[in-house]
Amino acid sequence: FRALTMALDGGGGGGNRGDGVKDFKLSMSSSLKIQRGDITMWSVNGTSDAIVNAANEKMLGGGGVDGAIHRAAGPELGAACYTVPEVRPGIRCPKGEAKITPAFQLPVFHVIHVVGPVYHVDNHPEVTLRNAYRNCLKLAKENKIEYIAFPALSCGAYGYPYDEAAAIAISTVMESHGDFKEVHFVLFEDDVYDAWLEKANALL
Ligand code: AR6
Repeated sequence: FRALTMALDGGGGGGNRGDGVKDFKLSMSSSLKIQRGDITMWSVNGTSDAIVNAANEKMLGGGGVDGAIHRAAGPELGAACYTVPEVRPGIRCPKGEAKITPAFQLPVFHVIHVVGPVYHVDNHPEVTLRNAYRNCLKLAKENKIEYIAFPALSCGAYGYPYDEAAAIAISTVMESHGDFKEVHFVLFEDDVYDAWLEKANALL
């Protein structure tokens, strides 16, 4: 219902580069863009672009954006994730770390899977959340990705307060300077979008 409402509103994500995309300069050749939308529909050029998935340590799918990404990518994505070796029994991607797979039916080329902290359970969630963003950006750079889109990591099932998460997300992306042509945040909920815009206006 939510996705339908968004589509009717014209607030959908993919390729929506008009109204509602707020643009901030990171450097001469690099920008940060904040928009409402569905990240499964987002792409820029289909060869050097990636979306980030808010996964869990098993990396075999789940609810929220993880479920939406797996549904849109098709079953090959689950199969590709399954081949990522376990570092401990049942754990393919420890918290704060990132793994890359192809994107299969999605309009982008890569999916970067990362696991954020559970806010009310984990010690020092702010350290893990920053590492999650940093490790995605590092892996993206190593894979010559020029355009990358993040959802609001940990801001759903994992319970991170939006304003605190926004400060970490935006300040960590600011460290990447000119490494990417565009870094996007594609945010599903109005409250999250508002928190990100407020923080970007304060920091950039
Ligand atoms: N596009 C963009 N953002 C979305 C979309 C979408 N299609 N769908 C939801 N969001 P969550 P987490 C937003 O819960 O907190 C999963 O079960 C959502 O509104 O997806 O990191 C995993 O398997 C929220 O703002 O991720 C893990 O077990 C944000 O994405 C666990 O949830 C993140 O919410 C990860 O929890």
